[in-house]
Amino acid sequence: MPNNLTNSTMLAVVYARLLETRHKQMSLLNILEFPDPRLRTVAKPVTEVDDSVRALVSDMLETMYDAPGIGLAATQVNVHQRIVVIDLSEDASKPQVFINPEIEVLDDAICETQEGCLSVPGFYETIDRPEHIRLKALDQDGKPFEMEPDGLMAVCIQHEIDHLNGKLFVDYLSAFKRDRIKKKLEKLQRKKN
Ligand code: K1U
Ligand code: ZN
Repeated sequence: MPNNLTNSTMLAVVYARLLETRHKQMSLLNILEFPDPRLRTVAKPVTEVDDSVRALVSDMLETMYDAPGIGLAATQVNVHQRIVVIDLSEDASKPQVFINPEIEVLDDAICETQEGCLSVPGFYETIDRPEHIRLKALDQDGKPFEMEPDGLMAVCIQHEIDHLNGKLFVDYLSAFKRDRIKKKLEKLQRKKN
């Protein structure tokens, strides 16, 4: 900050920066809901992990905690880049960021989990997915990492990568069940608008 400013001008500048920071920390994004066709967009790989990507990650985390949810893919907030956030802790203390995530299925084991989706609010269904996977991604500094998640983390990252590919958990259900969910959500959306 230039040193020829008066105290009150400096205070005003500091206050404005504080407000800006606070505002940035509180940016809640709109979550698209099924059957919005934008949820079917295939997201593009991130080419550079820069400050704009980190700002989006921060807004996605705020949005996920506010919802509340345990995961969120950029597709769900109408940003079509391959970015996912997950936090499985009970106190929002373990945010994890996955940029350009890729998985490899390690064996034939399948796990059955009751899944929900912030883009399909109010509906929970049992879905089968591979249990053992290897995951490769970039962190929020653009550094590559690998892990072999299991349990809920393995399920959640597969659910989020499906979002990046334009796929929803309702696509694993029968056409009858999916259509019933679609009609119920459309009715609720008409009431809201
Ligand atoms: O991607 C999303 O829509 C988020 C989704 C992730 C998910 C949940 C369960 C199985 C697979 C993937 C959710 O977070 S739904 C909400 C939810 O599960 C939850 C909400 C509050 C507390 C605990 C869980
Ligand atoms: Zn979802």
